[in-house]
Amino acid sequence: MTIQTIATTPFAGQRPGTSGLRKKVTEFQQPGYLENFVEAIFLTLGALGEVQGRTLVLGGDGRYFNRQAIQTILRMAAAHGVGRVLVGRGGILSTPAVSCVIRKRAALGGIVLSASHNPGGPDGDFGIKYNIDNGGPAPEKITDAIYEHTKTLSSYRISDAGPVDLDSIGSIRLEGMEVEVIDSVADYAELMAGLFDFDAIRALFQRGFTMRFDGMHAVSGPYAKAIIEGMLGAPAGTVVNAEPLEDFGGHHPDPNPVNAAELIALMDGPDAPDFGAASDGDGDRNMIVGRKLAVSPSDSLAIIAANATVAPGYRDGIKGIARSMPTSQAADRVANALGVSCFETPTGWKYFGNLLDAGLATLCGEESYGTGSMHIREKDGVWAVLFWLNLIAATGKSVNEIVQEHWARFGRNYYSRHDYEAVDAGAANAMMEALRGKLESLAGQTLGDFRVQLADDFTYTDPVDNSVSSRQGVRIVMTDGSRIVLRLSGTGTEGATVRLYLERYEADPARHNLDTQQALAPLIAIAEQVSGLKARTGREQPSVVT
Ligand code: VG1
Ligand code: CO
Repeated sequence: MTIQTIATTPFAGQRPGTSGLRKKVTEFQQPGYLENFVEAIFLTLGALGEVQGRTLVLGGDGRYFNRQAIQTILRMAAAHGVGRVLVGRGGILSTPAVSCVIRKRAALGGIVLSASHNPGGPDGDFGIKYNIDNGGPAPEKITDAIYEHTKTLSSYRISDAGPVDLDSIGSIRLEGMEVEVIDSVADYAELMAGLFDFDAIRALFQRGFTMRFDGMHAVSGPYAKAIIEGMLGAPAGTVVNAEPLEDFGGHHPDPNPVNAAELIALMDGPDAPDFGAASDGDGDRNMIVGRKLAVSPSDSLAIIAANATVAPGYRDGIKGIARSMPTSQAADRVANALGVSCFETPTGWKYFGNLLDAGLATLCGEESYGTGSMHIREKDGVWAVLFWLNLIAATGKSVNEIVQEHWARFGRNYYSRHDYEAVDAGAANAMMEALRGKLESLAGQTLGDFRVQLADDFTYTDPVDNSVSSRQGVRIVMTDGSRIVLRLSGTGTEGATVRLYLERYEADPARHNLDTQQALAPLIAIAEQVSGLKARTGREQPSVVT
């Protein structure tokens, strides 16, 4: 075996987005493309003096190109003097499991291979991101350094060793490096057992409680099967679509009512089980469903926060809540009632890392079906599902009762997101620029039944390291707390995706069961009036409404 230095063309476009680098598989398959990004990771770590002899974690969601990418990364890691790489068996590790293993094994960091909720397969998407030693996504100063290297590097180092067997647990040597193939689920399952009351959940299933967990043929299937059916004794068949497939069975592994239509149909029908749940491609998102009720992710965060102490891992209460800016303010009301802080961060889990590390927040959430806590540094789909199971077991209440009672106590924040996908990037950018130009004049204006209290482009100053992230989304906040938020996606791989977020607060319990889109209709009209979104993008309707 020898180590080679191979010339490569710099790929100037390898700028990581909201969650690392996400591109079409065909782009990743260009000679040197994946290698360029991986080399940039190692150069960045090398410049920090951190690579030699250290341990890295490596795994992905099993999508097409996962195994091939793992073999390449292992050979490059060996060439850079990494001491040991822990790889999930078959190359499988969910994003939360990578975070868990990095922390538990005190690794230097990890490489996660996933394009999350984006479709997979030869014509689908692939992705790669680097997580640091706290188990969370690398902060901007590291992703910026990686990006700078991708623009200038002209060669990469790789071993010419053959492929490693990823399917048998145990250790193998590659050059001077150890490759340890680990059980994909074990460390993660042990962490969950320490946070939740597994005895109470087991007793719940013994009493005949019924559930469906839809793995969407993505990575969470093996975790849900091992924990929910295996450790918690739910009947076989509770977890469906449990086997990760390279193309996710041709589906879009995005747990929302549009893409998990089968689960929603079941929960709306006569044979609905007591509880439904789904997760995404890489296992970090979750959708919680009761009978005829899909719980809004923003509400789920608020409900988990209001009831945190039912779970043993949170028995002493929470220190604070953090939510991304577009996420509804339902959690703020809970934080207020509990007398703890609520932090508002830009979109993307990496912004929660410092707050969690500093012990300022215990729970975090995003409107995009992401919920999590200080137990790791990623959002965590199976964790959220287990939290709800623990809550149901502890209270004996149904999902519907829990949600209705929460609204009765705190009021309801009607909430929806409208996505305009794959629109012309020029038109989308022009729309955002025009909107930014208008913000100053909007303040104080009356729009329909609303008065604008604040209109700005969100800037976040991290309270721990004072780093500043600007241009994180235009928000128009009304005096009654209603909000319109517009931003461009940082994870799409085709053209631009415009996200329009809408929120309206309703205190009156007699008005807690309106149709969401109807409740938000006045704000939808104002958003169009102010942004000209439909005219500028040439779209009559959003591609997806959640
Ligand atoms: C989207 C979501 C964001 C989430 C990100 C990664 O980003 O809106 O809340 O953190 O996906 O989720 P964007 O930039 O497209 O709006 V995952 O499950 O894809 O890692
Ligand atoms: Co995901």
